[in-house]
Amino acid sequence: MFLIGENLNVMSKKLGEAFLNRDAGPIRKMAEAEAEAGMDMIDLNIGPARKTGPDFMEWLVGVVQEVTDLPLSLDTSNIEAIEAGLKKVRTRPLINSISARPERMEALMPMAKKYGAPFIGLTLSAEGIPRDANERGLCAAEILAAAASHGVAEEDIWIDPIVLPVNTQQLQIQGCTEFVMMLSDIAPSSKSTCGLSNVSNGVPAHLRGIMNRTYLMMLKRYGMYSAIVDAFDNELRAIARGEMPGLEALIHRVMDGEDLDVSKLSKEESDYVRTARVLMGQTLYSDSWLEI
Ligand code: THG
Repeated sequence: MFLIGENLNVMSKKLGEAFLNRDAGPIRKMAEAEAEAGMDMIDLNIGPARKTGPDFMEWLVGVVQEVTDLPLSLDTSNIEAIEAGLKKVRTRPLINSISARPERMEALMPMAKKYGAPFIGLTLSAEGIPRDANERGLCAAEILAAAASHGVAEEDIWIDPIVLPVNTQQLQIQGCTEFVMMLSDIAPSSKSTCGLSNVSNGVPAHLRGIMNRTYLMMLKRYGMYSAIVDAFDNELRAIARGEMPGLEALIHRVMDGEDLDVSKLSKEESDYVRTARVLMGQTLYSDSWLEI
């Protein structure tokens, strides 16, 4: 899988201060560490950045490019900041993101075409976040049609089904998973990606990793092309690179409906099986899902 590092973001506790003060040192260090960890791309998430967006994105791209040639994902809802990033990058970047809202598509798709940049199409419409796989499909179809009308090639469209937190939106997870399975039929040349760590937002900190990794294995099986991930989760990277086939095979058995006896598994295997059952909606989520 193509991995995009999530760690340069304005919400970061570690880097919040550096973002605020435009302190290049810690930001350079993080970009270097993400490259060192083997990321294929680095997400630069500056949030809505209402006032100083363009200036800030230009500065951030410049700082990161001092230490790496990796392509960058320009992550902001500020349209002018996206364009500032597009002008500053040396390597073909990814626009993160364009939703199915008409005014966003009208403003950003010509930009994607002009700069020859691929974009992430978020399945989010004027009506909000879709409720199931079919509504996600409709949103994706709108994005694909609009992109085609602007002359953007299908392989430059990365569809993001919007992963929601399992602790509050457990039933939405299945809609998201099913949609990934459908996408290869809807648009075989398009790509897919998602903010994987969203799934464990609000989950106890020491359990976020296993939740993220289990969901990655599920999405990977359905052909998810890429994900925005924590660059520093070693096991997650190993899974994405296909280096943990035994664990993946186990998750596939759960996905295929096999009723595994967790008491016959190792503690680690049993934890993964329990987590997959939560993500499939078979067990109700609670913060102590591994103990039940
Ligand atoms: N889709 C697309 N882009 C996205 C998302 C998406 N960009 C933002 C986000 N979602 C993906 N990136 C992150 C980055 C950090 C976290 C989650 C998703 C995260 N951080 C920890 C926290 O907030 O508790 C730790 C923060 C820290 O470093 O202190 O969870 O869905 N296209």
